[in-house]
Amino acid sequence: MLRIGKSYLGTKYVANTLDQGTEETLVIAPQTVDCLTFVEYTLAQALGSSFADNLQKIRYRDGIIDGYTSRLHYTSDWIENGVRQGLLEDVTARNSAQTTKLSLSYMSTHPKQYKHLADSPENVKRMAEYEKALSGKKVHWLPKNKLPDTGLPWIMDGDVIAITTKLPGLDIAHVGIANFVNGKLHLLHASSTLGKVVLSEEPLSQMLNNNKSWTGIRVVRMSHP
Ligand code: 2YP
Repeated sequence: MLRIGKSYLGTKYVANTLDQGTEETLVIAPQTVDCLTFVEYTLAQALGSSFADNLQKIRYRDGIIDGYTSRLHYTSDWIENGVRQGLLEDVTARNSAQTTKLSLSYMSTHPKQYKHLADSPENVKRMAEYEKALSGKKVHWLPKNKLPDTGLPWIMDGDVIAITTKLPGLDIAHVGIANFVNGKLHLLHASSTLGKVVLSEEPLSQMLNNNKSWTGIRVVRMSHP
């Protein structure tokens, strides 16, 4: 994961690359990435054999493409699907006692931010149903005050780090890949502010402390096939 993730260093950040066209199809365009597509392409490559098959399994609920709402928009849904498909392991579930209940409503309440929701009341309705189904589920997480600069012994190079948020109705606000440098845990990520894939200058714990709406992390690991 880390070796492949690093091969994306410098790749240009572009948001919403999956929202082109009217019909939902498997977009493979790793020349530009956002934080999530960067992790998806890295994972699809790291899993080996068929890149496209892997990507479809990671990006779509149960690997089935059936319209916009079959894409896994909420990272918690994305994680749950990855675990169910045997592609990911929820490392936080085994190592952090802290839990929280999901409460999702962001997409259905901000339809204008999403091309395929802005013009489709049916998609908004379907999204609201998925949000309702996910809400109330208990997930493990690690609050940022429990993450030192040095990370924790159970966090490994190449782990996927999902940053939890207190933004109402949203679960995760950013994702990246764990990279230890000189004993400190940094984040390899597609940065919207820097406009490309970078390794964070500061340790992850400092990134978290500098952002008031970020509350902590979830850690998931690729399952070796
Ligand atoms: C996801 O956003 C989108 C998907 O629709 C999209 O906005 C949501 C809830 N989901 O298919 C996917 C790939 O483009 O991106 C990501 C987004 O990260 C931003 C764009 C970034 O830092 O690059 C994932 O959900 C990962 O963290 C959040 C974040 N969305 C928001 O903060 C609203």
